[in-house]
Amino acid sequence: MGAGKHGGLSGSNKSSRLIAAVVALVVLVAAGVALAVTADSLGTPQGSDALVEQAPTGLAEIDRSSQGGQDTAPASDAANAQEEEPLPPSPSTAGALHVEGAQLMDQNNQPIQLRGVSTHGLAWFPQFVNKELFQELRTDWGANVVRLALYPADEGGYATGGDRAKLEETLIKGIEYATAADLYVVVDWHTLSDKNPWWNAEDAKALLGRVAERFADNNNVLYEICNEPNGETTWSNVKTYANEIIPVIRAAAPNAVIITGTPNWSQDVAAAAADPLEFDNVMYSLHFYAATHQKDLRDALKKAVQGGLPVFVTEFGICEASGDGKIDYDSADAWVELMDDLDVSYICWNLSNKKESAALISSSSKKTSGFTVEDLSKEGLWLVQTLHAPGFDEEALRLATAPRKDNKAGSAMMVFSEGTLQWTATVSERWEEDGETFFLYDLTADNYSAALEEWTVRIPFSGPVTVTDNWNCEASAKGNVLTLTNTDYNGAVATGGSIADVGFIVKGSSSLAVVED
Ligand code: IDC
Repeated sequence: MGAGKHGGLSGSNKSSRLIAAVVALVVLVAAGVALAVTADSLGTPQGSDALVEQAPTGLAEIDRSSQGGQDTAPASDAANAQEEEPLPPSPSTAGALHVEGAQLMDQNNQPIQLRGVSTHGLAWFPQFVNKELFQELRTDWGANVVRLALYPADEGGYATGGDRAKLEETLIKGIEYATAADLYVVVDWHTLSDKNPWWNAEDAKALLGRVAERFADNNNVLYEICNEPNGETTWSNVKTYANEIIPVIRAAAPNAVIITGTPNWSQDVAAAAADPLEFDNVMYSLHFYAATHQKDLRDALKKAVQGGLPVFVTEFGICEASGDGKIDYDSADAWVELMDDLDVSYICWNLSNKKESAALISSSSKKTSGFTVEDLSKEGLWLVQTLHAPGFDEEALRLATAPRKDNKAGSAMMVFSEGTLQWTATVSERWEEDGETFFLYDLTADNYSAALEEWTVRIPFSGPVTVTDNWNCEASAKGNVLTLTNTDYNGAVATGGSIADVGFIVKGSSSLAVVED
């Protein structure tokens, strides 16, 4: 997967091309001076053609190195990535951000929308903070922001007995990986079970102050000073906390964009709009979980933004507010449409393989980078489609999200029809072996029309398939699609005739199923 993973010319390649260019130049000059010389005397025609062909490339190489000797690899990588799907603006071009009215702006005073993913709690899923993955978030997922969630409370939290040094190190590494990957990064002080940000304000001040000092020269770091005030916490509690902590961050990073949570689990943006902070470059967060929060909260977002409040959806999920339960695609899509219309930035919860609907990675995947369609949860599949992620195979994504047929043993289904030849399949057996699931399908077909001499059956699956056995047909699998054709003895089917006893065994993930295509 992945756009732009090829390297540039290696050093030795470069120097041999230089030599070739010099040789080519000499040959070109010689050819120019002695036009009368016959082709034969320059050597074989192939030889001279080869040299002349190399000249332009070689000269271009010399040209580039004489203009400052920039390594050409990143530029060509970026160009390749852009050919496939343009990547969103990122720190290298959009630079430091600021806020004007309700809008987040880049260094060129252009509106900018950040879209990306949030980690789960750094205490619990630190393995998803890694260099490769963050790079892929940008090039393959099409994100331009990552959020690092540091819980002060909860088990193993920063202020509740967690390993502080390790948590801080994970946070710092996360900022460094995001910077190397050309991503914006939101440092999230993830107030949750601690309800009121004042409960752990001293820790927040010390830690966020240190981080701001360390990354004072970065143009890509945003600070979220409290995730979700809740319980009895009022906007006035949050405001006095913000008034105390913002100057601490600003002492080191005077222009950093700072986001604050709003009461009621970051849903009461109206309270903030009625009595906003008096700092520049601050934003207010609104969080939603699409299966729980519907039109009322969307209206609240719209009203706040249209009234001039800069809102950032620093966290959302497409399932229920518990982080689990059912997914509501219609609501999720309505939210995205609204946020895109309003140019509101958004970050999806969460980058982990926890067994919950809000995890972007499927719990059966043990990878920590290099994810393919197969590794993504339902929310993950939805997100990469929403981000138009350039690194995921479109056909595989389409089939992974297509309606599935049953894959339990005994399930019967229509699998393919062409003209009036209709194929029915039954999952006759399924079993597990070495961590993979095998499915035995038996097929029959009825021909309701003219006699045939040959046939082909195309069966799309939800994920990649491998055929391990087949009978009374030829079988080949490519990606998610299995193709069966007749053998030399069962291609002919009379009108009203049928084909029986065709079958195959495929292996794949336990959720592998035939899909409607
Ligand atoms: C959830 C996680 C879950 C974890 C729980 C408590 O998904 O695995 O056990 O936190 O730490 C929020 C919070 C966010 C929640 C999420 C889903 O900001 O931390 O994550 N959620 O409940 N607000 C609304 C929903």
